[in-house]
Amino acid sequence: MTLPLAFAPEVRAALDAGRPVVALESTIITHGMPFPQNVQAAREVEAMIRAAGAVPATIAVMGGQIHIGLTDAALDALGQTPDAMKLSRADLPACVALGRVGATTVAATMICAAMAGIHVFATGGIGGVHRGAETSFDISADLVELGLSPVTVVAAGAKAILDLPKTLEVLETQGVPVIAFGQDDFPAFWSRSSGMKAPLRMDEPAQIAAAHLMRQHLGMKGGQLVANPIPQDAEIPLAEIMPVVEQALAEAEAQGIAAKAVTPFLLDRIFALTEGRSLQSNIALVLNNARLAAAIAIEITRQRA
Ligand code: PSU
Repeated sequence: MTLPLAFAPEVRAALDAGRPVVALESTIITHGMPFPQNVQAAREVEAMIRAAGAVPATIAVMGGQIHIGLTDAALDALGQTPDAMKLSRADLPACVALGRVGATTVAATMICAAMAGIHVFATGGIGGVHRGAETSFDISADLVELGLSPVTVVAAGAKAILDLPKTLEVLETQGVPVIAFGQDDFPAFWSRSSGMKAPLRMDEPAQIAAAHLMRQHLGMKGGQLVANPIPQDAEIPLAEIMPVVEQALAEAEAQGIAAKAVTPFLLDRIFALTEGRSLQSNIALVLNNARLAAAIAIEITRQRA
């Protein structure tokens, strides 16, 4: 039985010719940003990847197939389906089998990208260890997936709503190389620095590509996390965003928000509390990650040739 993958013609052609492709997730569209900014941002991200010389492949589940690259109409429809399933490793097969609509998180996008033969993936921020995880056990499957699927993920670090020291600890346990791009510090999504040093630093996309290919050459499973700081002019400094994050976390606790609902709830509250500024920053950092991901994908194809 062939895999239930439906490739956009542009993506299929690029992969067949060994040209660079960058995967994109869809939970950021259905659960991370409000309509219509979500669809607009998704289009801008795709355009950024094309302008940088690679082919974008936004991934989502529809009609019993995993779509690798979406048409404009499909993207538009998905952006207005807020009740789409939020897919991680646990839910992906059931969603495909039952013919439901599902948006892929970082974990599920990595799985699908690897199946499709795509090496690089750009997103906003990965999921991580939630605050209070010592009692709730809420640790994103994204961290485990980074240790399993051979995909380099470009993100602006992990969202500042998380427990970042514990997130770095779990990444280390999973054997995930965490590479800060162009600086020593691990970035914190809306802010350029978390105040913590990243385990590794690289300044050139070619170095990141070489490390990716060496991991495969050595037969080691798992990917890499590239932590790319948000551009300076879009940053919300840690001292400004943290009180907002604290307030949103307190509201989530008071309302008993749990499991998969936590991250979307917090992002939505932080959007409201910052009067939309957090969304502008989020879009800016995703575009910045898309540009770097394209550069890494181009280097990987060059070094493999
Ligand atoms: N990046 C963003 N916004 C998002 C996400 C990433 O800028 O909404 C999504 C990704 O799909 C990631 C998910 O996998 O947030 C994390 O969810 P959780 O904390 O429930 O694992």
